[in-house]
Amino acid sequence: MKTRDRLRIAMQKSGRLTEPALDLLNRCGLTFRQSRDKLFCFGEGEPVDLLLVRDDDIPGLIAQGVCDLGIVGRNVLSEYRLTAGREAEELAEWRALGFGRCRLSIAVPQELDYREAAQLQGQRIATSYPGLLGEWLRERGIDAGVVTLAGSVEIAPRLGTADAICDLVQSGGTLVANQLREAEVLLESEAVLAGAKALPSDERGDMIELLLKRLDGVIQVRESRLLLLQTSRHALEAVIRLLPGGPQPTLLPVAGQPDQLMLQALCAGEVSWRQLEEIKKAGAREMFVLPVEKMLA
Ligand code: PRT
Ligand code: ZN
Repeated sequence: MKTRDRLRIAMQKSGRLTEPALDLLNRCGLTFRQSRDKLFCFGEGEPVDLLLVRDDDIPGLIAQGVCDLGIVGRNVLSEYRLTAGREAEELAEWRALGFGRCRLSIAVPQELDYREAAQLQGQRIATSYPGLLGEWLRERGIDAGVVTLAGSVEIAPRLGTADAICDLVQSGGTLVANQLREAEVLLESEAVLAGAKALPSDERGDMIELLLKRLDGVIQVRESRLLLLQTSRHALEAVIRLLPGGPQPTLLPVAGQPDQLMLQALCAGEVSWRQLEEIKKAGAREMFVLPVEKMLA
């Protein structure tokens, strides 16, 4: 087979991960000729193309070498690793991407007095994740029936085809609507960048390294906040102690107010209302939290 010289990234064609994945790639400086209804999108600046597919196909496309990288939920990647045999062993999770967050959980009927995993012994559990569920049950020595369904798992208990389910949960609304409640969390998931464990030894490997560096920058900036505030010199120590993530702040004098200082700090993560209220209580005022557009340290 002729080796490709352009990098190929697989992502979901149409679904929850499509917009955020495309946005992330754009932020990394990758733009594509728009042909979203097609399977293939040609990259304009860099030698990187997109393949738009169903999310379930992404790990297999990487394992077969059709694509070099893929953006896919950890739930899909982990399930593939457990069920696809040897070729799946070559796959790695290169980066966690911070969107598409959800969890794979076991849920039971609301009226069941659930206390411990042993209660699942002998029960039938419906799921689209037989690999992950099977492993979790095995690790706990629980012998339960795994009923594999392709979709609409949440209605199985009402239909009488299962006693419990194992499915993705985000807000929990679907469980409540089906009179179920979350009993065990098997996996915390989010979108990840997946690829072969070994980088290709040609230009594609260099391109992957470059992309990973840009991705790290983008993720860091996305999660950074610039905090600006005014404080009296007297309250300064208490205010600094409360800064989220313990950043090294910059201090500036305030014209005409020798007792006051302006403080500027780059916080590695969201600054919550609660944290702001605490900082204010310690003596700060005029507080601003700003997103960071670009950063070159
Ligand atoms: O067509 P294709 O196969 O590509 O799409 P799909 O229907 O398989 O995938 P899609 O777009 O629904 O989900 C893609 C990925 O998004 C998943 O693999 C997860 O990694 C991630 N994700 C994040 C979710 C959810 N949140 C989510 N809430 N995937 C599915 N759900 C479903 C869940 O299955 C359940 O039916 O939403 C319902 C639960 O949501 P809540 O908010 O009611 O708890
Ligand atoms: Zn799917």
